[in-house]
Amino acid sequence: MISSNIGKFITIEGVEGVGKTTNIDFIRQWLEQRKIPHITTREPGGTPLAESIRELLLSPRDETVDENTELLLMFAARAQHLAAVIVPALQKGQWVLCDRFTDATYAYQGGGRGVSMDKIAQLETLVQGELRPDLTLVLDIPVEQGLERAKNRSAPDRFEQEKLAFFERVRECYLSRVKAEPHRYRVVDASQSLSDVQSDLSALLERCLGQVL
Ligand code: Z5A
Repeated sequence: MISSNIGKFITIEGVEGVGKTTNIDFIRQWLEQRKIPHITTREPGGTPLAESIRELLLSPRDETVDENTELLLMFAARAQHLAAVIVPALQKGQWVLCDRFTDATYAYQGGGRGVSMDKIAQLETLVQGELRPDLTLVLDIPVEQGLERAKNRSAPDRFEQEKLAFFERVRECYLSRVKAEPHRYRVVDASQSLSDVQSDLSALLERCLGQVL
């Protein structure tokens, strides 16, 4: 599972409200305890320009956003994020812990919106070349439970305004990607209590990453 990246590239994925932000903090502490140099970042975003693109993407608007516009903005933000943050960190030997990456594009734009997976794959190659995450943690939860957890937050963004069926397709897409490429992914049952999720995460990180520490 571990590639030849100098630092390791770990991404965390899942549907709305699954607990990515909460658990990234837990993984960050796990890395700190082992004195592993690392950064945490997120997509879309991670640089000033990419965060501006995030604003464009997430703001609710009256105008319908064309699916190609949305797709290209995701990859425009990613190109900037890779060039300015992710690749330099990996080259310095830092581990990169990223809240969402290209699997989210396959899941949301591909699974959710129905954009062709081939089109996404072409942009992935254009923007990333050979670079792929070393390990992708998919936090999995029934969609309704995730939405229930997320609903107490501020006004819904443009994605959060989507219907249940959209998020069901997103979840299915994540799970089908795991099946297709099992060596890169680990699925964690995020419907459990937070302490059980984090004990699963610890065990999994030891198993997957212990070999390179
Ligand atoms: N998007 C896309 O379409 N294409 C792309 O290529 C990319 C992204 C990269 C923004 O992402 C949107 O961009 C996203 C997909 C799209 N839209 N949606 N939906 P984001 O990651 O910033 O937004 P998000 O998915 O809405 O994440 P989030 O709202 O930050 O949720 P989260 O980080 O997964 O959850 P959380 O904030 O850690 O937890 C939610 C609540 O549940 C919170 O109160 C926690 O205390 C609680 N929680 C967490 N775990 C537990 C457990 N185990 N038990 C009980 N309660 C828990």
